Parts: sequence; structure tokens; C-alpha cells
Amino acid sequence: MAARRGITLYHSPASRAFTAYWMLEEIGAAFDVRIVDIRKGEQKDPEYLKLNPAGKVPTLTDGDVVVSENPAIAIYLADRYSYGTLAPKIDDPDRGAYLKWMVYSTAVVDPVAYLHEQSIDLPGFGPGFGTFDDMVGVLSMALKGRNWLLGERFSAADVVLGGTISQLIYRKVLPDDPVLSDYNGRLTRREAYHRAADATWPAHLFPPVA
Ligand SMILES: N[C@@H](CCC(=O)N[C@@H](CS)C(=O)NCC(=O)O)C(=O)O
Repeated sequence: MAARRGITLYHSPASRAFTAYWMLEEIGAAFDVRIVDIRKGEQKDPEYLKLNPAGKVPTLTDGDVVVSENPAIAIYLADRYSYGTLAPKIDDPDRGAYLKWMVYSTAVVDPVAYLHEQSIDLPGFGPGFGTFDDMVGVLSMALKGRNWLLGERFSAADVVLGGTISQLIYRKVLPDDPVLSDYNGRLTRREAYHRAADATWPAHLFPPVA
């Protein structure tokens, strides 16, 4: 029996849910939006916790499918709606790097940058993510001489890791690095990025939150 479809994004303005919103704009799918205002604590409402027990945004539902965590949402959407375009196919050699950058975005970049912002810089040996400087070096090396993480081809990994980089540049967490700022320039010139930013990140109203 075919699964029921119909996408709903649970998001909060000026939050990490921007990435999932941008992803939906890139694939061009129709979707509904439900605001879960994290500034009012709505992410801890029992009904919402049934969808996402972590009590975080974003969460996406697509018919009976429930998926949270930005990289998982992007992988799901790209495979389901943009397979071979925003998602390299399973037998494409780029698939490995694509998955690596998806995981790296929230396993390494997000936590190490957040800690660094709080003036907590842990030693590189021990935590699963290395030092802040290691992470910045990895990103800069990955993007040097390339337009996108996979080279000339824009993928959903650029939405997820790029969305994280873009937010960190906006919050001035990343050091000045022409490779990263040029990459951010390419990201922010995308129409889908603009549509998502306009819809979810009215910076004049909402300061960014962690
Ligand atoms: N690892 C999650 C992080 C999501 C996350 O941290 N969301 C924040 C908003 S920026 C949140 O919901 N915070 C509310 C809370 O922790 O109560 C992802 O990638 O989706």
C-alpha cells in the first residue's frame, strides 16, 4: 500500500529549523508550516514531544513519516524528492562525501562551534569532534578551489552544512576566511535561500538563538 504523503514542517522563526525550510524551498515541494515557538516553550508541549521526543525544532512529517534532525530531514527529502539531483544516487562515488558532510555538520561543526562561542575549547583528543581550529581548517580545505562541497555540483549537503556555516558567519562565530565567506556568498545568492530566510529569519524581529 502506498504511503500517504503531504509535508508539514514544524519550525520556529530564527532557529536551526531554517535549514529544513531552505531544503524544502530547494526541492520545490508544497508544504504546510506549523510554528512551534521555542521562545514560548512550545517545543516541550506533550503533543509535539510525541513527534520529536528531543523537544527541538525542526521536525518534518510527510504523511506517516516523521523525521527530525536537520541532516536526516535533508537526506530524507533529497532521496525522496530530488534523487540524483540534490542527492547523489547510492552508486554515485560522490555519495560518500555527501553523507560525510551531512553527518559532520551536526556531529562536529554545530557542537564545537557552540562550545567555542561559550568560550569552551576542549582538547582535540577525546571529544568526538576535535578542536574549533581543526574544524575551521577542515571546512576551509574542503571548500578551497570549489564552488560547492561536491565540487561543481550543488547538493543537499550544501544546504545542511552550508546552512550551518551561514548561521555561524552571521553570528560572527567563524573567523574571517575568504574561502568560507565566498562560499557563504554563493549560498546566500540562491533564490531558495532567500525565500527561506525571508520566511523564517526576520533578523530585525528575531535575534538568532542557540
Ligand atoms: N541537532 C538538531 C538541533 C536542533 C536544535 O538545537 N534546535 C533548537 C533551535 S535552534 C531548539 O529546538 N531549541 C529549543 C530547546 O532546546 O528547547 C538538528 O540538527 O535538527
